[in-house]
Amino acid sequence: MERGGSFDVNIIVFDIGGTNIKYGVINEAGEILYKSSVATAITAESNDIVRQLLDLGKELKLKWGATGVAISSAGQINSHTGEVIHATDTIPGYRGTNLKQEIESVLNVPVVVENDVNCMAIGEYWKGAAKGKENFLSLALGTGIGGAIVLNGSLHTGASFSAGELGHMTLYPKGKLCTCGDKGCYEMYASSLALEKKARGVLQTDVTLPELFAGAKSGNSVMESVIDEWIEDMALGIKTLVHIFNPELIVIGGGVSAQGSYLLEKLRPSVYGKIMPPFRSLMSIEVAQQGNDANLIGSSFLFFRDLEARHNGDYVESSITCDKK
Ligand code: BMX
Ligand code: ZN
Repeated sequence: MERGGSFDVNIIVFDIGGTNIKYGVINEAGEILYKSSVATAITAESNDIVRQLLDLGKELKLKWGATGVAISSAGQINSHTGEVIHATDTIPGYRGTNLKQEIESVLNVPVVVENDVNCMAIGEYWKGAAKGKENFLSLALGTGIGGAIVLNGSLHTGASFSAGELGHMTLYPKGKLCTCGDKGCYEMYASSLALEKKARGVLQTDVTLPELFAGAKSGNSVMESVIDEWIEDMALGIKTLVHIFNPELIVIGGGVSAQGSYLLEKLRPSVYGKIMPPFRSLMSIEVAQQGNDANLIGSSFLFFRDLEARHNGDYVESSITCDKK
């Protein structure tokens, strides 16, 4: 994972999710110089994401002298063209948006785009829990569950840039209706949003996830049982993934990764109790060390890796891996 060049440039980074857009400025060493976030502009039928990116981008370009843009986004992303080739209804009207073209044509700087959890995996591979790991999975628990699959040190993107949509494995056939149109998908049970909804249903009041975890930690057994049921669903999905991919590591990201050891001490035994012995040896489950910043850092890695390859004359259009070079 070496990138020898030093370009002394700052770039703008965006992480587009179904609830928030996180954004900031990152330098070539992957250090975050500035960050903030804004609610994603979506209505029941459409979104205004491109306008949000352009407004923020213009401001940040001027203020930080940024010379590029790296975007991590929910949805299935063609990282060659920068187009959102598919998105679930968590972001209405997003499908078909060409983020690269829209931003490049106005800001006049190069833009790279990749799926959000692929960026997270790369961020953790570069600077986090997955350093030195060649076979691992990332799961980001947010509005949905995004996934990334790294095999032999390369991001597995599939035949049409869509591999790793782990949130849409079926957990319960004929279960809850998912935003992808099918029923019983993993993310309807094990995402952060699913936990929030479950807590609201049981407690009959609005409760934020930090409040829920704080309550459970200080002895509220109803709150703890809500979390335990959610963990059990999360572990069921992970059991399937472990038997398919035999990973050496699973990295859990998204806001709940802030719960660190409390989360892991519940999740690990639940998963280990479900998998066959050969899969247990060497396999660890960790939370993202870069937390919510992993996506931003990973997207910047992709930008700087392309910049360096162009500089060295060995840029390959199809190179969308988090490989060592
Ligand atoms: C959905 C899907 C994934 C995404 C995941 C997490 C869309 C718009 N989203 O399964 O591509 O990775 O959610 O996204 O198709 P978030 O909104 O929770 O950040
Ligand atoms: Zn689904």
